[in-house]
Amino acid sequence: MLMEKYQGNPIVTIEQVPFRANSIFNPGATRYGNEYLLLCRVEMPNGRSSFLIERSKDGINFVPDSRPCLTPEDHGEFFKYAEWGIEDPRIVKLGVSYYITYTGYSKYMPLVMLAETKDFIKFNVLGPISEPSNKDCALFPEKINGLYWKMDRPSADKSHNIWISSSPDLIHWGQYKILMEPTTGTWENDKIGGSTPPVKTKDGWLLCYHGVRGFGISTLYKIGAVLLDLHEPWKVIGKTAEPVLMPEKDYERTGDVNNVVFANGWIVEDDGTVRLYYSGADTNICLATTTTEELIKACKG
Ligand code: BMA
Repeated sequence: MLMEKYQGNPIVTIEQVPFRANSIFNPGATRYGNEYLLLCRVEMPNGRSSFLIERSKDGINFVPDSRPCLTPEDHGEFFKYAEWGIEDPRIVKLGVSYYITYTGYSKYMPLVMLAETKDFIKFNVLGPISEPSNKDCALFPEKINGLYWKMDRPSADKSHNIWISSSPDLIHWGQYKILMEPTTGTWENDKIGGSTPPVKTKDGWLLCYHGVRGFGISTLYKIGAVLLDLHEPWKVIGKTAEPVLMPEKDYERTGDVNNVVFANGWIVEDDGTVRLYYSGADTNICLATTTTEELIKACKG
């Protein structure tokens, strides 16, 4: 496997959450000041998720805040689109603000929500930036050709592909283009979705994505990587033929949803070290490491 799993995994479990909750998983990740910050999905006893921050000085030992920082009830006029919970945040810094794209879940089914924060204390919920059914949205961390860009994963009938679109203001989106489709008959046969937000490298925009394949009544979630053109980000330069991370360990095989590795946050250090914060079996938070160089080489095949 191209990614090395940390020996002490999982690094965060439900036992350390200081209030009643079912599970903690699928964190967005960023550097904030001199800290590593994880914005985690925490499923509350009623089965609806909120976000909880975990902080760390070394990227391995995390300490949770005492209470959730964003809940469905904090969504004001947008509550009806998040009533069943908020899930899978992806964090991108643009200028002085951190923008968070995440799933709002309700009777209308999943859609993409956008929020902004400068301090991870006060969150401005900007509302839906897609219709249902759509999830796995990440913004690009800078403007390209004078516009903001996002990728997301609308679901249409049996089709689960990644699309890319652009916007002048992060709110109004258009110029939709298909970005990636599953390669049939492989580990990503049934559906794919973006995992981590794209990171700029000299070779192109680098990101992880997940691929899903059904086996009988069960599914298997694995993670791959893809490289996009720097100036024309709707063009795929290459993607890994094999997964870079897959469920192997007990903590990835057994949990609320078996046989899942899922990621929506990573931190790429200036020296190219990649820290992927992922979850095993929708039940914990784990760490895997590699380098941008290794991932790029694998994408170029
Ligand atoms: C996806 C999302 C993720 C979850 C994954 C595996 O559709 O709901 O939150 O981790 O399925 O169950």
